[in-house]
Amino acid sequence: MTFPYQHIVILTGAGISAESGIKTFRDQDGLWEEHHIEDVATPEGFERNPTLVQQFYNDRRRQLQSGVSPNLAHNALAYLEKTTHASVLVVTQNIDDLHERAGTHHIIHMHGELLKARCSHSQQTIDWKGDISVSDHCHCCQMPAPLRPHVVWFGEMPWGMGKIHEALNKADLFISIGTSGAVYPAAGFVHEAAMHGAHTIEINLEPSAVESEFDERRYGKASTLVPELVD
Ligand code: BJW
Repeated sequence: MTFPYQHIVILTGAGISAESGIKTFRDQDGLWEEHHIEDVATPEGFERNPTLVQQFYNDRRRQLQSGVSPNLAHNALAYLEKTTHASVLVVTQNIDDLHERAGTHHIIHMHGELLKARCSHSQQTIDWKGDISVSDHCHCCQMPAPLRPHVVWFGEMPWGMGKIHEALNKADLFISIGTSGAVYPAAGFVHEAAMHGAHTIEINLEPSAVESEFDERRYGKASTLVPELVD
């Protein structure tokens, strides 16, 4: 990339993993067409029916570990981090590990990680590649607290917000890829970066809910547009 930028922040959403075969949330045939958000993506839903919620994440955990791999967009971002002199931070809303598998090192999973579980009592996280059942207990404490998926549900605070705000305040380039702009605080990052002087670019299949906040907009598939931008 020949851009004269020093501090690049890249926000990614479900759209970047769509071409790897992972469903988005709000597109036609997306996850929210098959599941009620309040049942599977809220702390109250987990309290009401932990088995249903663990099942939802166990299914997605199994899918992630069976034949899904990074696509050209993930690869292009890893290549950018490796080859540019600028600092590059990927802030992903995705809970899959496709950025890491492509080779990205500087990453914040603001909505958590599918291949980790968390103790509801101590909040300690552990690597978890198999199914979680409601009877699984945490190894870290003696309390009868169920393990929960290490994800951020509605009403919960996303991870890494201090570091994200710091990076957005310093960024001279902000790129958003494959997100509908429907969920805050991520949807507000473009505004924050622009307020601090960053040039802002949206890459998505279609205009997002916050498209008017961006300086540049490029619409099409991430696997085509991201390598084009980075090369
Ligand atoms: C392609 C493509 C291709 C397809 N190439 N593109 C009222 C106003 C403002 C805010 C709020 C409000 N009421 C409540 C809130 C806050 C709330 C919120 O934002 N609600 C909205 C519904 C309004 N947010 C929260 O609660 C967050 N926490 C918070 O605010 O904490 C502060 C706080 C806490 C407590 C007290 C006080 C303050 C937490 C949000 C958690 C979101 N969790 C989920 C589930 C995570 C785990 C999991 O994966 O199951 O995160 S929901 C889901 O949405 C998931 C995603 O990360 C997130 C965003 O989705 P994303 O990635 O944008 O996917 P899609 O499907 O929406 O879009 C995909 C896009 O890709 C589409 O546009 C396609 O066109 C495109 N695409 N193929 C390029 N090939």
